[in-house]
Amino acid sequence: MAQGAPHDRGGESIEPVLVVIPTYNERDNLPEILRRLHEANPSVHALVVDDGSPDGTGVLADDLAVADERVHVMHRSEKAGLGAAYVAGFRWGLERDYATLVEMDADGSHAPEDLPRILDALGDADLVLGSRYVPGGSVVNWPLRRQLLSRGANLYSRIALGTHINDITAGYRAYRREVLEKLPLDEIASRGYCFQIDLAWRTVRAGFTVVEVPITFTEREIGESKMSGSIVREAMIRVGLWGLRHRLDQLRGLFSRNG
Ligand SMILES: Nc1nc2c(ncn2[C@@H]2O[C@H](COP(=O)(O)OP(=O)(O)OP(=O)(O)O)[C@@H](O)[C@H]2O)c(=O)[nH]1
Ligand SMILES: [Mg+2]
Repeated sequence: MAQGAPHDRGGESIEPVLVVIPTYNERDNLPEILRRLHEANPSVHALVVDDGSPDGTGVLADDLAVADERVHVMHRSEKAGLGAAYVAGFRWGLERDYATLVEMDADGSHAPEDLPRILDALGDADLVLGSRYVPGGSVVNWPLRRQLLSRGANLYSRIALGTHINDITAGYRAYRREVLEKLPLDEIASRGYCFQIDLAWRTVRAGFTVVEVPITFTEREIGESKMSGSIVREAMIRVGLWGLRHRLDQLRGLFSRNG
């Protein structure tokens, strides 16, 4: 862990912090997650990115923003996937002076009480992943099917891409703004949880430091999962292609060195 003041890297502050929270039909979860976020992290700002939730999450978010100046809301017209919502939220944050951009689900799976530890680790890293699959990390209340899916996706990514990241699909994470300024956000087409693999992979390849911090991930209690077969297929195909391209690049490098 970094020496000196928490949330500090060699005097370089990681504050102000923006927590981007994408929402689609999270009306029953949003007030509680924002309350817990600010109780545990009073100085952070939150940006709710709502894709026109039919259940009125966006309207509720507006009410919450009126009551608390740390809460901001972005309305998008239609459900365009988690990846697109995050990219829009990151852009909003980068246009302002936020030094750190955090990803957090609205459904309570990502405990806001874990955020101080994630931010502390950013003292020594450019991207911190809240990891379920490092010692001390865990998953609570996931059926075997979901556990196998998540473990399988991570194993597949590790083999395809050759990375050592244990939880590359982790959706609870903190980026230094420099990382997101450098990545070509325009090019990111991944929509589902593949977006998380995509960004972590690009971050590693750009030479940034990635650190994993153990978290306890708790399955949502209220509302519906947006996980689907098409999200899984997207990840399998894209990750396979990235891995293939990476190996070809490595081979090409080998030949050009030897030839
Ligand atoms: N803005 C926006 N938010 C989304 C979209 N899809 C999912 N979300 C939000 O992204 C977060 C994660 O989605 P979840 O449905 O919890 O997906 P998951 O975590 O993979 O699956 P479960 O935890 O099993 O429900 C939640 O806050 C969702 O409301 C989308 O298309 N647009
Ligand atoms: Mg969830």
